[in-house]
Amino acid sequence: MRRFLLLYATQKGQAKAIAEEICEKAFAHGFSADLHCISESDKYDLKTETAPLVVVVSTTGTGDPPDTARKFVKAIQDKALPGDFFAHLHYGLLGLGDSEYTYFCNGGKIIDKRLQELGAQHFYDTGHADDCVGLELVVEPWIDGLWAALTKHFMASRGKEERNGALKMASNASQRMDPVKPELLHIESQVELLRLDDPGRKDSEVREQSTVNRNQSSAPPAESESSLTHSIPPLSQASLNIPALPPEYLQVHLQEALGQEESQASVTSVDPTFQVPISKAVQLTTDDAVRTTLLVELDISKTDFSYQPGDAFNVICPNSDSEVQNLLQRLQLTDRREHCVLLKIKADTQKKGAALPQHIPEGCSLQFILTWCLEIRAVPKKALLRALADYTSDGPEKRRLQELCSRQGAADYNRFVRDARASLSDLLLAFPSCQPPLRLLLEHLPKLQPRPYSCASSNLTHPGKLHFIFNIVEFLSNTTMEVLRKGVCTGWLATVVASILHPDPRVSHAEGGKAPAPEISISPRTTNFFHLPSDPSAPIIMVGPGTGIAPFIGFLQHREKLQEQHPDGHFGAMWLFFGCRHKDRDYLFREELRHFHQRGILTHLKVSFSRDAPVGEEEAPVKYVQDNIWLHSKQVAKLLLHEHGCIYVCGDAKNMAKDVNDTLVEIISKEAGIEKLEAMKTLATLKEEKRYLQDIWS
Ligand code: 2AM
Repeated sequence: MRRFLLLYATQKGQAKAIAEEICEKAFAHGFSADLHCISESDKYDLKTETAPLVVVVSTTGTGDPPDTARKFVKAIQDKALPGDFFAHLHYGLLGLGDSEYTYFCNGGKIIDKRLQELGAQHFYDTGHADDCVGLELVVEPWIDGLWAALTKHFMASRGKEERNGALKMASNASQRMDPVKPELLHIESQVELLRLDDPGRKDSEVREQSTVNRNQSSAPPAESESSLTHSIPPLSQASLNIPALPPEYLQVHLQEALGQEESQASVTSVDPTFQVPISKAVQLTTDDAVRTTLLVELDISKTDFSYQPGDAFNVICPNSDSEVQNLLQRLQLTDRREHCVLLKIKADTQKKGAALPQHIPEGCSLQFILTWCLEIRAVPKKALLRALADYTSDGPEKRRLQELCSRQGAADYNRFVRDARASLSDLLLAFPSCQPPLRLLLEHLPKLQPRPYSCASSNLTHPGKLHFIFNIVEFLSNTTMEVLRKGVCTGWLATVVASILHPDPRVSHAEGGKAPAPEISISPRTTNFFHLPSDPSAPIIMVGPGTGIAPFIGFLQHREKLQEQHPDGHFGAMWLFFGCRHKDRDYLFREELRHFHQRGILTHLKVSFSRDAPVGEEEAPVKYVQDNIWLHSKQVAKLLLHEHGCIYVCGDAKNMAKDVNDTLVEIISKEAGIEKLEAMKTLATLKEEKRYLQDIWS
């Protein structure tokens, strides 16, 4: 079988999912793909690789390759590499990005450019998929065209081999092949959708609701108390190479559960997870604030968990109990929720590699799997819609599902499914005659991901404790007729800490004066980089509106302790640009910031209020953090260009970080008297030198 190497560089799993799709389809086209995460450098060797290479690369931040590609990018950017280092390599690259960001698809572009510089050749034109309009518009035709390009490549290589009488497949740079063009796509659709539309929805609401992120996670409604008492087992690590479920060969069987203990024992963990008590929870915003921000303190004193200010960590969260029950009911599986899921492969068609996806532990109860293992709120991909259509008995409903996953239906899919953030449950509600089997869900629903949060404390100030903050995300679903939804993780956390925020005096009394502390499971993140400079005399600028303030509270606490320990030490200036809506409602850590400012730890505190009318001298007539940064252009430029300072940006990537980046370009251009392009290069250099750091999310 014709083999190719398939690498993916993923941040949130999209590039990985696409690479897995390619891997799955390869077989049917007569190819076999060696699939690896780009970070697994011990599993492949590009220097000696003779097979064609296919790379899927996503983009993170405002234009960086994903964290998993850092080592790879660093390695190929080694200036000592000769220009023909990869002359033997033929590759096709698919970049993923979002055109709403300044540097569209830049992760892929960086790798593509460098591979070219090192002599590698395209056997297939690079694809740039745009999440803003729908990745699939480019991804699908790019994958469709890949097979012809690979075939052409293999044929050319064979011809050459035969000509040379050699078995080597490596070709030299002068024998370039014409890259194959991906098929162009035509979209035309104005078809009405069953029940999924809500013409009253405003764009601004959509944007706000679509912000699924670090401190403001996405989705479901408040759960019943049962989720509080649910013990939280460690979850299995998703495999990098999940074998596809071949539907025709597999049968999923529900059997009587073997008992909870046994079920959970089979869920093994690769990342260390720590079950920790919540020692404190505080509401940071007033009741009339638009969004509620909570601070949670975890007691990590009895664990090996450690962190530095600026680090992030994962919270392992379950799906909402009520949503799980609703889904079970809709699938007519309520009476079998305690049954466990086993995989049976038909004896006559034993297929190598057939298995449940690795994030589904075999032998666990169905309820457990839907609660802890599957992202039931994930926006259904077109492949799922296609599969659902097969189990839809009503003719018009079936046709509508088929339309939505067709190329012609791309705009409708984007509007009614992707942008509306519809979930599987929403679709099952909108298509009542659809009755999919359980196997379909297990095959299509992605792994429930833990949610990352920034540490908002210093271990010097709070030994044995870890603070984090988040907004409770709430929104009205526009697909399920005005159902109030909360973020999967933030909604769950809000219920977990409810007993601390609003203690029930009767419960406390009954427990002998003290209610037991609720516990959650956390795990460390491996790619932490957002740290204070190693030289404490370096001046720093911190930009963090809203919950983006979190890491900076850790920085300030840490600096305060260091200054106490070294009263004669030389400590650089600390600037903070913070922004919120109203001075009296969501000015997070107002007292702490005032304290740091008064003590001279925080040398410059600049706060903007986006929805307050400017009053008096104190508040400059500025709306957003970048307006304040602009007001202090001279100092900002001096600090960055002449004093070897660092700038840290934390918070929303799509709007804030992009606008701050644009403002910095303007400032450098103005203050250094250089062209914008040069200013951009200066910023890029600052990034390379780790003096411009972003911890941003969308
Ligand atoms: P707004 O919601 O009033 O527009 C924290 O969320 C703060 O960030 C809020 O004051 C919010 O203002 C503000 N914000 C919204 N968009 C922004 C942008 N593009 N740049 C900077 N701040 C922004």
